[in-house]
Amino acid sequence: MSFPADFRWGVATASYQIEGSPYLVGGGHSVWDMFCKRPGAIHDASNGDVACDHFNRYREDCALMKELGIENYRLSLSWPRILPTGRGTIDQAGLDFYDNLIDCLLEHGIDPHVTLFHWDTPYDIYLQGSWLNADISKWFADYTEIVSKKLGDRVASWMTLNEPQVFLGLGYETGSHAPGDKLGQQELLWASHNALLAHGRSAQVLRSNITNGAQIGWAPVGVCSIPASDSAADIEAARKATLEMDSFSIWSLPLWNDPVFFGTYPECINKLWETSYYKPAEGDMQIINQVPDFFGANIYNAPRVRAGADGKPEVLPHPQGMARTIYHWPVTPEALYWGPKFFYEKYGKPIVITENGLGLSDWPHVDGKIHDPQRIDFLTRYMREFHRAGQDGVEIAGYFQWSLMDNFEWNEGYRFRFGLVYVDYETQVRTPKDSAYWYRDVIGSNGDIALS
Ligand code: GCO
Repeated sequence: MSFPADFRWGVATASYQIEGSPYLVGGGHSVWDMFCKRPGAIHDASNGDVACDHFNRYREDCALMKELGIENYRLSLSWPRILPTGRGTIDQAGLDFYDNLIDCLLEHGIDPHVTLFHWDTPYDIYLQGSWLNADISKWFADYTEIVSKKLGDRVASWMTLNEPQVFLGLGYETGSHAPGDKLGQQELLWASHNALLAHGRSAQVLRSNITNGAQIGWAPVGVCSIPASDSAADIEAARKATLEMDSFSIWSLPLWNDPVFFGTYPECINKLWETSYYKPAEGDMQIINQVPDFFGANIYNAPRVRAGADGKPEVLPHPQGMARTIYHWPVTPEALYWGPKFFYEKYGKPIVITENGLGLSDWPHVDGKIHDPQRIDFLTRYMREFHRAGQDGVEIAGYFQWSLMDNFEWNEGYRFRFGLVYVDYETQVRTPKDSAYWYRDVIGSNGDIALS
């Protein structure tokens, strides 16, 4: 049996990674513009100033997507492109860019799926405390108001935040991502609360402004565990490791999804609030509790877990020499079976894989083509597992491959390539890799090519 008839096949990108920076064309700086200037912050000392120059080449990119049979495109909006200082004055040219991009996608028969925030916090907002400022959720709602008024008649689905675990975990805990801060647990918890409020207020605005019945969700990391064996005890251990938390970790799935889906924090977090300097205000949990229409999850890999002594989840090392991507991330296709299965059990909404893919070091071969059999193999394996989840009763609704084209991979600069399309950064020439043509056939056959 195939994928569901209305299954959405797509690709994903993010503003800072592909567009070229807004500050060069009248928009504002983001924390990433500033972070990239720090010596040693980015592996190849690069930045997103030009990236894939998508800002100037979006028409060509829409045409390319059409040629590749892509029907759904997940993009993100750059907050400082629209509001250079994060609030107040709109940069009309910045807003028009997205207006035109959305129209161009639709003209090419591609449904736009918009993420409001994929990490490019306006720098002026950073200087005012950013995610630690209790007002940020209101500023984010004001920004949502502007864009949803403009685009709310044409976007197929909206996602408020991309991977809060990452922009807080790497941006504010380890400091390896922008803005490069290293905060303690209390501040992280407070920043998480503000991010959750930003989701809530933004979703409320979206619900009141959208005129075309678009779906609303978000795209956190789908942190999940894979049982080390088929034994009931190991499955239970993996379920627990995925769906429960007994101490604070910014990476936890329930820290983010319990408040949004149920309006409550996990018990261990409620305990932390008791001794916390700042606490949620009356009514905050109702604001946060804007239940998404779908369960969005970015999934790349997962640890294997077994039941240890007293049934407690115990993470097992991956076998030596196992398949790994250029990030050394393990290739664990079962993550797309167990993750969706556990998420669906607990949260009960159709699952959309908002990102899945791998980084490689692709190059043009002597025949001029870009052969990337590992990408095809990787995606095939993951898609099969997602399909298997569907066969087992999980509602599977969509899959967005990361990424349409090679782009600025944060700390790694341009050396890791995640695209279906190869980008020559010297010339900006785009060349579809073998995987792009393969994915065209996957979409055309509604997944059958990946299953056979
Ligand atoms: C992510 C980001 C992407 C990355 C991708 C590969 O959500 O982590 O959304 O921006 O480029 O995941 O690391």
